[in-house]
Amino acid sequence: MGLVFCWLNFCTSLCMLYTTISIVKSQYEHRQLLRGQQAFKEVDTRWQGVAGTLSHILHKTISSGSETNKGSSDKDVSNTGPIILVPSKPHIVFIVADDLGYNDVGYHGKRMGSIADTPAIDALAYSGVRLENYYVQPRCTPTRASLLTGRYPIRLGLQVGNIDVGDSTCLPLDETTLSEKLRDLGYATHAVGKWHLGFSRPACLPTRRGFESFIGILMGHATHIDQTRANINALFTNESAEWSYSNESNHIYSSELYTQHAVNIITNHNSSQPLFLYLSHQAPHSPMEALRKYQTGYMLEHPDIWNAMAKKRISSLRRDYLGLVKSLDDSVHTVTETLKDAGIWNNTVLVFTSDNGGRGSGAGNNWPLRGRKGALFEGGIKAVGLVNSPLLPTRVVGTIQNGLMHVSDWFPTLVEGVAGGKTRDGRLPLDGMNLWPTISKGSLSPRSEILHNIKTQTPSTKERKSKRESWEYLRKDCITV
Ligand SMILES: [Ca+2]
Repeated sequence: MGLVFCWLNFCTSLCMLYTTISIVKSQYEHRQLLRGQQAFKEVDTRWQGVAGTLSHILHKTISSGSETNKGSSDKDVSNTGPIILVPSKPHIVFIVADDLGYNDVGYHGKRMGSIADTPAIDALAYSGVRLENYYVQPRCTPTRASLLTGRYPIRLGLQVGNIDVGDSTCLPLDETTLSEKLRDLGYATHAVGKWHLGFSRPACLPTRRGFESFIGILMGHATHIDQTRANINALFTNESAEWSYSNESNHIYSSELYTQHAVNIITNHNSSQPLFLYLSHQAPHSPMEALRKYQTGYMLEHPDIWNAMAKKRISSLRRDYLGLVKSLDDSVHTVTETLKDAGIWNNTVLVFTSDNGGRGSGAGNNWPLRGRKGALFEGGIKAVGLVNSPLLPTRVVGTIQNGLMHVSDWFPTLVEGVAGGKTRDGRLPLDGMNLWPTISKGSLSPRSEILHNIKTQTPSTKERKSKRESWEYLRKDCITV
């Protein structure tokens, strides 16, 4: 009996000791929590105090209603509702290459006659996410239209081909553009380079389609040397002809001119506001005008290949084309370094893409893909594409993403995935899908098929018989290489 009593006493003491330890531990953890919160407040205050200069700004915001927030600065922070910690909206730098062949970047292997030397683009590819199942449209205008609207060209009346100089059409005015959405989300929006979405009337111009500023050419191409077309100045700043570079002594090569303006925009940008820079190079699109400094590197590094290619009578064209590619790569390097120097690289998402495949015959190498620019074979529509950002998690850095993606996906990917906005807001329905989880987390792509085009011209008898049968609905797996 005594033994049982002692045992009960021992158990009771043990329970009391455990309870005491629990209380002390709880109080200790509470004090630590308060201490942590205080420390966070101090850190948060310091971060907020230098919000204009730091690229990673943590701020309190409301999880709902971010669509209407203007910019990323703390002035928009409300003190009501659930408080969560989110990073500010990242800067978005979107670089478009024109007619860049699939095999004309170094990271695709430099095989089958390609000696493309693109160290800057390669560096972004190897330290970012390479998009290797990524499709665009076969020509300039349809790709750019799809990019800026998130919709298939057939919905825009732009499925047939490019908008030419004398055409009265342009990107339909009832469409909401990517730049308009990002502007409404607080972004500073700037376009530099080639537009090619129509300019028959002021409403068609970039500055009426969501961009605060524009410098470049409105048509599909001009001379690289002096930005003329048929000896007429083709360069515009905003909505007026730009004459600053029209004298021979002031000519600036197109890639360098656009890079200069991109650098100016980045350097003068207020980093507390998110930036959307659309840098749309004309390189390496025709005319095949390459400055000698961009050509000679290839000839010195690969004399044997040049000799071999000379025998095939394509050396001159290929040399000039690769010179244009080199000028493009130099631009990518300069822009990336400028973003770092400006202190905003760590909060930037950079996209690099071609608008369609290379032209072939020396001016673009799409190996191992069949076809060329203008074709619905993969050589025309499977494009070079990559995303690089210090915001990407380590586990996806340097990876290849084989999820199916179409150029229309950039609209919801950037608006919803990167900028935290909404696209399902009563406007015209999108064909694009948000692939940011696929790019940033490696999630499965939500896309299983792409509508590459619907042929509406010169319908056959069968096509006239049934409109539905005229649809050239090409599933990805129907295209043979
Ligand atoms: Ca193009």
